[in-house]
Amino acid sequence: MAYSFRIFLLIFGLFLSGCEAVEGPLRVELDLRRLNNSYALLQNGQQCDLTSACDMRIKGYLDTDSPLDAWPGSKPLATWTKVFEKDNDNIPIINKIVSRDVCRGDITRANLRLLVVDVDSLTKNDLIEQFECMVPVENVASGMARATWSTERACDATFNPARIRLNFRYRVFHITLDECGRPPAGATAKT
Ligand SMILES: [Ca+2]
Ligand SMILES: [Ca+2]
Repeated sequence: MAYSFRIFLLIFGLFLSGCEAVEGPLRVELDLRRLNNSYALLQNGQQCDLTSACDMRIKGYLDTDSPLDAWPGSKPLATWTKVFEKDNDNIPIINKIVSRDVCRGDITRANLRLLVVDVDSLTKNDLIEQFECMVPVENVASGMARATWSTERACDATFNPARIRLNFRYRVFHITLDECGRPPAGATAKT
């Protein structure tokens, strides 16, 4: 009995350590790879355009304040920044890094929330998908030079998860308080 209780404590301890928050300052980076909407689908199941492929516009917000809150999270949609745009491409390569610094306090995860729409010249934009790309903040590297990228994974799609896919990879590393907030939140082209 005592032995199995010790095993229980060991497993419970491992569980707790897996949920431990990490103190800032640190930087969270997501590298958005490729959006695959090969069926040219809108959220309602219709096609983006009748005679051409989707005209993708993506705006987003890397939520480190309330990553588990319901959509749209801690920041109003109107304040989100543009991440990507491309006309007439259902499977665009995005290849952009979105980052955010956490200067003070601690954090267990971050959530890149993304809104994808199809732009039309004559009518209003149509909703394609809402994505949430969750990053666990654990095993944080001591600096950028030591930070390795995760394996590629998929963001969670809200409306058509079986038919639309967005891949990303991530890394998290400590920075100094001087570096924190520079570069500011938003998307940067990869160099
Ligand atoms: Ca089009
Ligand atoms: Ca269009």
